[in-house]
Amino acid sequence: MLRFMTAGESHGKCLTSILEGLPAGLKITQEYINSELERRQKGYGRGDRMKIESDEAQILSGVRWGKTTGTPISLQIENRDWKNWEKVMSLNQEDRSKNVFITKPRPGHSDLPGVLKFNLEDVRDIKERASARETASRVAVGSVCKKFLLEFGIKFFSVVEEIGGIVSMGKLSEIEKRYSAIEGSPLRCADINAEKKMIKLIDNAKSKGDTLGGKFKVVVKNLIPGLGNYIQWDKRLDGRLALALMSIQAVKGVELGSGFGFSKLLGSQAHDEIGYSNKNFFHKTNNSGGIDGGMTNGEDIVLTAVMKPIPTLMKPLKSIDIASKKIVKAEIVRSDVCAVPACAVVAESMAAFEIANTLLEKFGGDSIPETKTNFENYKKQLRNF
Ligand code: EPS
Repeated sequence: MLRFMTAGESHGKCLTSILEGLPAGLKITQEYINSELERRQKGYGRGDRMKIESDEAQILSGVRWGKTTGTPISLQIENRDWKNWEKVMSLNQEDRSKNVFITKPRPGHSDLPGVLKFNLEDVRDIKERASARETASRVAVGSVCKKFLLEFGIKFFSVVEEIGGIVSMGKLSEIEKRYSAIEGSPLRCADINAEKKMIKLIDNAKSKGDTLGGKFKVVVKNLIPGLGNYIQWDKRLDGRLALALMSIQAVKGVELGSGFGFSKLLGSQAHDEIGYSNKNFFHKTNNSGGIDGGMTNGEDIVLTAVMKPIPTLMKPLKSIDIASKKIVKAEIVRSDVCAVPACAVVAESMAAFEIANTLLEKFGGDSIPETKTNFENYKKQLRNF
């Protein structure tokens, strides 16, 4: 079983993660992980924090001489901003000061349910960990999972489809061909005209002290059928991917394939007809989004997720001060205007973790060659079916 955990606060000393369960012999470098971290930091509409940080992961264990050893991989990302918060984030009781308490919870953030749940007086105790800063750890872990899956030909793509109601017309079938342009674009968008309008919308929201959310897709290519399982509810890959993406800060909806569009279709329009050529089963369409019965069916996995507008507003909504119980404006803290492109990169990582997990469940192996042998045997079985 593959598993990971993260720890760390947004303005604490560092973010830490441990990934356990990968076979030995996977080539991995810090430079590669850092190139993935850089992708998460990009995107028009990000705030001042990204000007301070230049996220770099240090591999603290689990890798020797350029390859995984099969032991837990621990990764650490320093928060450069920590030096500005040493007192506020201090470990020592004598540094505690009510003067720095945050008591005006931001509607839509974890502030209010967090202080109520943990019986705490300072919203900072909640916001520091609930912050989307934690997603840097997820990308570090996900990058290793992506590298592992690449050994089996499996590749990840993501693209922004909508921001604030402006819809990109880019064709999903061209995502791989046009990927370098998408990667290089300010909003990970395939449609330059729509992107220009999105940028204007972001500028406008910023000038009004507001924020924007949007929709993005994650596409996973070169899959074999049979990853995931229908025999038990928690083994179904569709459910696991939904949890993986829904757990990302500010994500409010996840779809697979035609998703909510299925409500408008007849069965005859909805299902993907099966074909056979070159000893391969295939589907003539991909409304299922690559998963039937909780298992990959061999087509691309196509996930769509929606990120709500970031709840920290420079022109804040009304709230209640948790100390005085008086009506106040919510706390203003540094934040982003729009982080949908970054969220798409995080979603790739989370999907990669779950898919790597199902691949290891099916093929096992304590070393990359062992996993590969099992994988190739299965492919032979599929060809001879
Ligand atoms: C983020 C770091 C955060 C925010 C953002 C994402 O930095 P800070 O905590 O200093 O504001 O910029 O998180 C949020 C907007 C949020 O609401 O949690 C990052 O590294 O991605």
